[in-house]
Amino acid sequence: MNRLNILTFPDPRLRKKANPVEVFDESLKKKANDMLFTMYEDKGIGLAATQVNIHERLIVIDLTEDRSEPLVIINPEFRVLDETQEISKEGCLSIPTFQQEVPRAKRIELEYQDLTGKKESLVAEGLLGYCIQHEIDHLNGKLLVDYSSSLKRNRIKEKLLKSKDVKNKN
Ligand code: GNR
Ligand code: NI
Repeated sequence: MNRLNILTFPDPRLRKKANPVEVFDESLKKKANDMLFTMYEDKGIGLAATQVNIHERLIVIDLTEDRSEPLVIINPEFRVLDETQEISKEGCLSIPTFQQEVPRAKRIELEYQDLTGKKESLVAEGLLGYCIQHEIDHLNGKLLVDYSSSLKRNRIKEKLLKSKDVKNKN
């Protein structure tokens, strides 16, 4: 398994819209496994392929403390079951040190395919529902900073650009 490099804001590649997965082969399984490994290493609860510069509609999620329930979600489509907006306070591996409150639908139904291409569905609310909505935002090129003020967005942008300069000098 390989640890993949996670793109950080304001990398323009985070703005690309991901393409549907059409072939369910060994290379797709390898991508999913590498993404799970990377998510576990970086202590995330979800990771979208876009974040590791793979522009395909592929997401991994594991909400468990002991990292025992990996969920691989391909070609996700969701439908809102309860339109009530809840405020979710979120972080993102692509925007280190940044937190943002985001309005999310309370209850969704997700349709997706598994690694073999089989169609599946699930109903989610709470953290799982928020995480799914966060990851689908990534596949569409949308980021947490898009929910914040331009002042806050520019501040985090300058901060992350500066920390990248420091790394490049070392
Ligand atoms: O690790 C993560 N935590 C999180 C918390 C609340 C809502 C969404 C998330 S996803 C995030 C990992 C990440 O950046 N996924 O894209
Ligand atoms: Ni994220």
